[in-house]
Amino acid sequence: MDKLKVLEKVLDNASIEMLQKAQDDCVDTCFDRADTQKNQCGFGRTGVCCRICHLGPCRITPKAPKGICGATVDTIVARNFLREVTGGASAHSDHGRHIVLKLREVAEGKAPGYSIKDERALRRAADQYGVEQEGREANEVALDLVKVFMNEFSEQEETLKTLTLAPQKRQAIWENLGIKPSGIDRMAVEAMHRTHMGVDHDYKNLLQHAFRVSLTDGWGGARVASIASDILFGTPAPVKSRANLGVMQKNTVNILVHGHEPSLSDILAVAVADPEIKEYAKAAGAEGITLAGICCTANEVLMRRGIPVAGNFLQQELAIITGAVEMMIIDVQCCMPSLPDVAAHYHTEIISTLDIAKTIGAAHVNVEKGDTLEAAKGLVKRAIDNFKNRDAAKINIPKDTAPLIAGFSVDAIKYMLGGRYRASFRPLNDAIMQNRILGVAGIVGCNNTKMKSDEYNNILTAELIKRNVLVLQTGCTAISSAKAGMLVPEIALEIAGTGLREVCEAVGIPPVLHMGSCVDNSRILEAATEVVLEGGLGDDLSAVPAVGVAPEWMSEKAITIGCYFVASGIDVILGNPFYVAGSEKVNSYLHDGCRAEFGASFHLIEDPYQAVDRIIELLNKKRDALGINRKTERKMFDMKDRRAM
Ligand code: MSK
Repeated sequence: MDKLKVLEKVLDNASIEMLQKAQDDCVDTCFDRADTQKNQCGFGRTGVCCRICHLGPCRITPKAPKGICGATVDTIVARNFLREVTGGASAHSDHGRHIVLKLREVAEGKAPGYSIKDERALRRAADQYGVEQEGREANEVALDLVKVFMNEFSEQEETLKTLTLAPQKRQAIWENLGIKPSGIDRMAVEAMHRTHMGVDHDYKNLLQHAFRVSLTDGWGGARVASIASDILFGTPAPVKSRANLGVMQKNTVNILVHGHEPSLSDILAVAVADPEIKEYAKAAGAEGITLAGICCTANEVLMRRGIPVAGNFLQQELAIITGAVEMMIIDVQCCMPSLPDVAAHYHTEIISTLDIAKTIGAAHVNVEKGDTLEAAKGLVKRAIDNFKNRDAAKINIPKDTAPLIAGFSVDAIKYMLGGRYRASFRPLNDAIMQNRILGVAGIVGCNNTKMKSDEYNNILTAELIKRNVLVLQTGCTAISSAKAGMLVPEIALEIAGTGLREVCEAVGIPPVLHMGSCVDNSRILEAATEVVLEGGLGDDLSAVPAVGVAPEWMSEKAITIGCYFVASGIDVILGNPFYVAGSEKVNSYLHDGCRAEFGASFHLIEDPYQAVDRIIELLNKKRDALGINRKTERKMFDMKDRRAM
C-alpha cells in the first residue's frame, strides 16, 4: 500500500504512521483485507441472499424472483434484517446480563475485589424499579434489584419494566402499535423462530418485530447494563484524559484492554496501581505500567477512571504495530480475530478472558470465577514478564495524543447544568427554546473500512457544533472526536456557533459530550427523556429537536441502536446503507413508511455535508412544530445570566 493509499484510508497522523509501518513490517491489516475483499457480494449487500434453509442458498434476481420455497425478496430481506437486529440486541443484552450476574455475586459477598461503588446509583435504580428500600442494607436492595433485572430477561408475557422509564406518550404509541416487548430472551428466541423456514413471511410483520426486539436493547438490556455498571463501578462524572496511540509510552509496560465489558478492566486499573506490582515492573527494567484501552472497554474505564484511550475500532491492529504493546486483553465484541496474527509479528500477547469469546492464537485466561483482583494481578505480572521480549528495532510509538474530557452521564450533565441542589435539564431546555442551541445530535457508532476512518464522524461533528447543535457521543465516534481535539471546552471557543459557545462557556462543558460506550446509547435516550420531562419541548421524544446519527457504523449493534432510536421517535441518519436495498418495500418502510408509526425514520446520507443540511432541516421542523423557531434578539451573556444558568 503506497503513501497515497494510506492517506485515503485513515485520517489521523498516528494511524497514517502505523499503517505505513505495517507495510514495512509486512503485516496484513484490515485495510489490506478490505482491498482483497473489494468486490463485495452484491447479493449480500442488498440483502437478497437467503441461506436460512438447505433448499438454498437462494439468491434473488430478476430471472429468479423467488426462493425455492417461494419466499419473495421482501420476506428474505426482512428476515435477514430482523436477524441482524436480534444479533445486536443480544450482544448488548448479554453484556447487560453478565454485569447483573456480577452485581448478584457482589451482593451475595461472592466476588472478592468488587463492591457496590455507587450506592446512590443503586438507590436511584431501586426507586425507578419500585424496589423496597426502607431500612434495608445496600446488599439486600441490590439482590431485589437483580431479581427485577433478571426478570427483564426471562419474562414470558408481561412487558419489560424498563419501558416504563420512557415518556408516557411514547409508551402509548408502542402499546397501540402492539410492539411492547416482553422478556429480552423471549423476544430474541421469537425472532429466530419467526425467521425460521416457513414461519413469518410478511415483511412488515417481520420489521415490526425488529423494532420490538430493538426496544429490548435500548429500553431493556443496554439500559440495565449501564445502570448495573454504574452501581458496581460508579456513575461517570467529568474526567480528564488523553486519546490516541501516543498514550502508550516507550519505557513503560503497555497493557491494552479491548472489547466492551468493564468487569475485568476496572479491576485491572486497581491492579496496575498496586505498589507491589509497580515494584515488579521496575525490577523488570520498566519505568512503570501504562494501562490504556481500545473501543468500548476503553470508554468504560475512561469514563470512570480517566484511563487513556489508545484508539478506536480501526486502530486495534495499529496499536499492536507500534511494537510496544506487551499485552492486549480482550473480552467481547469488536475484537478482530486477526489480532493474534498481527501480534505474531511482535512480542505482544493476546489474552482472551471470557469463555464465550475465544480466539485462535490468543491465550485464554478465564477471569470470571475466583478472585478477579488476583487474576488481574497475574495478568499484569505476565505482561511485565513480557517486557524483556521487546524488539527495540520494531518499536515506533506515534507521538500524537489529544486531551479530552469524558464522563458525561445523565447525572453528571444534570449536575453541570444545575449544580448539586438544583440539578436539572432546565437550562438546556431553555437554551433550546431560546434558540441558543438549535437542537441535539446523538452521534454514535464505529469506523468502517468502506470509508476513510474518522472522516465522516469528524466533519459532521465539527459542522454541527458550528451550527449550534449540541453533540452527544458514545462508542468509537466519541474516540474519533477525542483524537481530533473536540472533547475539550476550548473547542467551543474556537469553532462552536455563538449560542452554543455561550452555553458551553456558562456551564463549563465541551460542545461535544462523551456519554460512554456503545451500550451507553441508552444514556442518550435517558437524556432525551429528561428533556421531555423537564417540559417546554413537547410531551414525547419525537417532539424534541434531536436526531441520531451513525456515520461510520459497521456492527449489528449499530443497526439495533438505530432501530430503537427510530422506534423512540428520533430520526436516524446513516452514513452507509443497511443490507436492504434489494427490497423496495423494506427499504421504503425503513426510510419513510415507519415515520407514520413512530414519527421518525432512517435517512441514508453518504456525504457528511449533506447530512449536516438534513439534520438542520429536521431540527428546524421540530422547532417549527414546537413554535420555538422565532428569531431571538442576540444578546451576549453577562455575569447575571451566567449565574442564572
Ligand atoms: S466498540 S460496536 S466498533 S462503537 Fe463499541 Fe466501536 Fe462500534 Fe464496536
